[in-house]
Amino acid sequence: MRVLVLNGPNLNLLGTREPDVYGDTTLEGLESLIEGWGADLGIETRFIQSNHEGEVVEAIHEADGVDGLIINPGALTHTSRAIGDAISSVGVPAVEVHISNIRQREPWRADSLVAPSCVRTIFGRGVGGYQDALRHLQNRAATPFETISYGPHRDNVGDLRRPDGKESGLLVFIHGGLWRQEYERDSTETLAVDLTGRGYSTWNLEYRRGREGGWPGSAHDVVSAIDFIIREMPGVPIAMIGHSAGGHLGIWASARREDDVRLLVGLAPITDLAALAKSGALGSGDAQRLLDCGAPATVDPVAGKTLLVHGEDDEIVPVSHSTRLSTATRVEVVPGMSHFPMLDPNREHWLPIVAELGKALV
Ligand code: CA2
Repeated sequence: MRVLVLNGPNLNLLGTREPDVYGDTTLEGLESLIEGWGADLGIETRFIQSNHEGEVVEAIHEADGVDGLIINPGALTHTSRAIGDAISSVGVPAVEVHISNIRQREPWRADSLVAPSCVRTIFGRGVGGYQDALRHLQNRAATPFETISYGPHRDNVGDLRRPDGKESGLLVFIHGGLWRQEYERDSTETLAVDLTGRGYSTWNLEYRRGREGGWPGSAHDVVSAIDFIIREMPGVPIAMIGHSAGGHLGIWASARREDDVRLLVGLAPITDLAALAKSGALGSGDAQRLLDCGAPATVDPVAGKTLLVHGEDDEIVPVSHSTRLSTATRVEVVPGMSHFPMLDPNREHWLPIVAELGKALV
């Protein structure tokens, strides 16, 4: 796979000013990071940076032969119809990336004129957003999928992937990211693609987050998405997989649909909002926000229908979120594992999980 990475105006200044907004990685440093991330995924990357709208447009025209485009149009994001038109005209899947959280800055930055021409917009994840964009382009190309609405809000959607041939069951994925707007369902996509390749349908959910989510908003969306897919695919056995904050939502939602969900797999799930809020660690403000909306202090899984898998060295969600439940629930602690490798189907925890799903969905 070949991907062109296009950075627009002022991004040549990265790492020199405003490090509180854009971090301290220089453009050169960023490009070499992206090159390495690409190489790890087997993606060949090429780079262009320009401060001129016309040059950005022409670079897009010349991208006709590549398999994907990653574009951070800088401030042209908010003014340029020409860049959006150029992306639409070449018909190459483009992921828009913003280093900062454009929805939490000056109101004029929240709008992107380029977004409607792109397959995905990633924002507010720092330079790591470019790595996520590479992975998303690869996963989109791996298996065809359909994005389906299950409710009225723009985030009430999910990606449905169907296997070739016989379908062994359906897996509902709930991504993590501290219930924040900037973290979306691309994080669970690699696992969904893997399981679709093993003969399962996968329903990788989006749900309302941040100010638009809250409690019970985000959790209600997950239950609505389960109800929707049961209506669409009656009789297909269902299991769920939730990571991190998505594990929290999954535990809550699976308990509400106990008769329909055969197994909930929590990957490094958050289960104790009160402890997280008190800890002062990353996510404590997010947990407090949910508690302030009336979320329960802890979520407790359905005994016998839950498997929690947690890295012993999880630096984001301490393993105690799972081990506190180990008397009533099956908990597997993975030695030496941290938080994000849980999302990698090439790691050692994954095949045992696949085996458990197989047993639950016979
Ligand atoms: O967050 C992003 O990546 C942006 O696309 C960056 C653009 C900004 O206009 C968009 O609203 C959001 C600006 C890049 C300016 O880059 C600088 C980098 C270092 C120091 C000063 C500016």
